[in-house]
Amino acid sequence: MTEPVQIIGSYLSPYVRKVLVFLHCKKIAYQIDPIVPFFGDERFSKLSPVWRIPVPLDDRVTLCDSSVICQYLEERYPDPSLYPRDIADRARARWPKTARFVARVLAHDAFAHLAPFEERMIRTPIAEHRSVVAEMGAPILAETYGTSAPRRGVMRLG
Ligand SMILES: N[C@@H](CCC(=O)N[C@@H](CS)C(=O)NCC(=O)O)C(=O)O
Repeated sequence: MTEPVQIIGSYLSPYVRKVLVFLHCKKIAYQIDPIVPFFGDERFSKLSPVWRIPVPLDDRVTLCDSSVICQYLEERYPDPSLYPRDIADRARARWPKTARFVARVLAHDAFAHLAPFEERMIRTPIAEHRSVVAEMGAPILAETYGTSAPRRGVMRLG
C-alpha cells in the first residue's frame, strides 16, 4: 500500500487541483495542507522560494511547478500511465490549451469531486479554510505549513 502523497496548497488554486486530479486518476491517496501562497511559514518559503503552490512533500526531491510535479508523479507511480504514448499528444497533455478541451476536462468526475471544496473556500475567510474543508471531509495533512497572517517582506532567492 502506497503512503498518501502530501501536497501543500489550497483547493482554490487551479494548479493544486490539477495535481490532485492527477493523483485521483492514478488512484493514489493524498493529504493536503490547504494553505494560500502568502500564508506560508518559514519552512514553506524554503520549499517554495517564490511562495507558489502546489508543493509536494516528497522524500526525494522538492518541486514547485504543477506540470513538473505531474511528470514526476507519472514516473514515480507509472501505473496507470496518464500520458499518451505519442510525443506530440504527450506535449499537448502537458499544455492543454483549447477551451473545448478545458471544458471537457473540468466536467471530469475528478474535478467535480473538488468543486465543493473550492466553492466553500471562496466564501470563507482564510483563517478558517483548514477547519472548514476538514469538516467537509477533505483529507487534511496533520501538519500545516501555514501562518495565520500573510508573510511580508522580500522573497529570498537562494
Ligand atoms: N507554473 C506554476 C504556477 C503556480 C502558481 O502560480 N500558483 C499560484 C496559486 S494559483 C501561486 O502560488 N501564486 C502565488 C504567487 O504567484 O505569488 C504551476 O504550474 O504550479
